[in-house]
Amino acid sequence: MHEHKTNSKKHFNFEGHSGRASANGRSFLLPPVPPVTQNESFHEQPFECDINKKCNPPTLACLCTHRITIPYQKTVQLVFSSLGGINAVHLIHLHGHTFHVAKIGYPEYDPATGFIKRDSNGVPVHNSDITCDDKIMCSLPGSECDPLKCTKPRWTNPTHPPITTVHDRTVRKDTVMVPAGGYVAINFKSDNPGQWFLHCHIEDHQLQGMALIVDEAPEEQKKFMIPDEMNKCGDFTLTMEEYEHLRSMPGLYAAHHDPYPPRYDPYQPFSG
Ligand SMILES: [Cu+2]
Repeated sequence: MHEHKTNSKKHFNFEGHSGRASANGRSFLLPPVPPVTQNESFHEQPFECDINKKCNPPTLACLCTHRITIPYQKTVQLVFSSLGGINAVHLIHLHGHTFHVAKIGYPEYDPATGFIKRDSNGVPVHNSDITCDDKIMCSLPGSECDPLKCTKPRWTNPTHPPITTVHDRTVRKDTVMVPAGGYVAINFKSDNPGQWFLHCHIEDHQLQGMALIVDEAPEEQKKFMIPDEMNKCGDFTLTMEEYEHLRSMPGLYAAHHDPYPPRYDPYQPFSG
């Protein structure tokens, strides 16, 4: 067992406020163009998240295409947490990789009830390895943000973060359950350039925006050969004649009003 050296570390807190599920306070907006095949126009679109914008309280700028960049051929550590006013478990799924589960941190449980402990104000006691800067920022006088939200998670002690380990028995997954009030640290090697979706697999959380894009090794992606003849968003047009021609082609069910003979009738013996 050894402490694993990581070259790139990022923290994401997943919160599931009703109608406003987010990662670090940002609710993911699907981009109008696919970033792999149309990366240039992707950059032109105005909805990419500005990670310097404050998202507690959330503004319209926090409904955006959240994308992070990671370097090529490094050991990347992502820390997923579920801290904040709402205690929920999130099933975080990363495309493009399987990853090592290097550490799981749980909240403090009340041994009498089995539920997450609450302090004297009724606030859940989260795992203390992670701090949210919101707590400090929003407790300042005159601040209108919510100190119970968590849009800026980090290790409580950045110079001595928890020991995360990867060894020959470390579990490898592509989806991991982040405990309510706790966190999971995952490690993987960034050896698969691409644009990978990272999202909560609770579908309504994902649809509300608990997701982001991991832009892995952008320099390497520039070497991808995008076929010239490949359709691009925005370049698909038909003349009226072409449209009518396609509509008249057999097999386009919607274009035909005559009842079609069924291709397969489950009540008839298969005749081959
Ligand atoms: Cu979720």
